[in-house]
Amino acid sequence: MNMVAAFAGFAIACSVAFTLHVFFFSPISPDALHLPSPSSIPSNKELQNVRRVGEEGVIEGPEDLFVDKGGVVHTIGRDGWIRRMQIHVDGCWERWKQIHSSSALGITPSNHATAGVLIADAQLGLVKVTEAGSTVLASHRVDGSEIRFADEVVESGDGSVYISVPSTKFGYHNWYLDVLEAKPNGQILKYDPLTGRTTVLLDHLCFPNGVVLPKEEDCLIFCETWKFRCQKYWLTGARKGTTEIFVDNLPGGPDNIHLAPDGSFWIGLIQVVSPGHEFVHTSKLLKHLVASTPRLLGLVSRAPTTKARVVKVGADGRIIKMLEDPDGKLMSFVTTAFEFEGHLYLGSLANNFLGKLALNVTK
Ligand SMILES: [Ca+2]
Repeated sequence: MNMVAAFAGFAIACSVAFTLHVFFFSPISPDALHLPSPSSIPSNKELQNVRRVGEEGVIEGPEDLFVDKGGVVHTIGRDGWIRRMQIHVDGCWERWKQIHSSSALGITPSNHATAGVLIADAQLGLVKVTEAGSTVLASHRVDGSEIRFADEVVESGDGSVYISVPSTKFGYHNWYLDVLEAKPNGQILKYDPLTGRTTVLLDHLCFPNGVVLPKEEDCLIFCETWKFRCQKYWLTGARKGTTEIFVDNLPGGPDNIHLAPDGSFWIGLIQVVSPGHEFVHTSKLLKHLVASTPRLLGLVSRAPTTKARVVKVGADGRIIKMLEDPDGKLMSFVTTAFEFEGHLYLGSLANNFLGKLALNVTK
């Protein structure tokens, strides 16, 4: 009897110590993550028709890209090189300029002052690159706080730059802790080229990621990845300064969003939660356990990179089309989709090439 009591006491002491250990070392203060309801859009394998642009292995993890009016595709990989290629020739990548960072994410054309490109870099902040070289335009907000996790960037006609910061609490390499925490730690920043100041435009957002301006530039549309939605923030007109849902219940976490030639939008959807791990996101105790155990965190956060999915969303916020590769056969974890001359160009943090898909053959 004494042996049983002693064992029970020991077991209780161990479980209390384990629970305290988990809570003490847990870096998160979690809420439950609400997953979207199952999608009614039929599955397909359209993205298995993607072919590679240029040689495989040249660009590691191209998270974003754009094609300029002259048909030159620009992207940036983990080595910090901005690479470009004339797509009508479809030949070799040109190494144009390099920034000294392995954490460049968003890339967009810039026409203000000097032509070039803008980079959202998770460590450096907002960087402008021209023929003359690179300059960090913004690394701190007006309150002096550091921009730790710039993700995507877009420039308006007046030169204002909008930057997404998915999490002010967790950095780029710990992005999955923000998913586990499921609290609105993100911001949208605005850089004013006249003053050089960077202010917080929107706060308390759920992992704001892609940002885009429609042709009219009357609003800013931004994606909230683990909220499975995109919102619209009005920049002009009677609703100026207000925010509304643009599209929600997306069949994946929206990453980057780009304007299509017909005024609709292409959104790369990442798999935020892999099948079989949904239960982790409903329990605060399990979240603490995962967040405080590197091996478990690696298991839960690495798994969602086995599929590719993009959606086309109309200007009215309705999903027009979904293209996917349910097996991740060629590409997985597609973060960006950019349409140019009847083709869709695709980037991914999990691949070492850009993809290209002819849209006229998709259903
Ligand atoms: Ca992104």
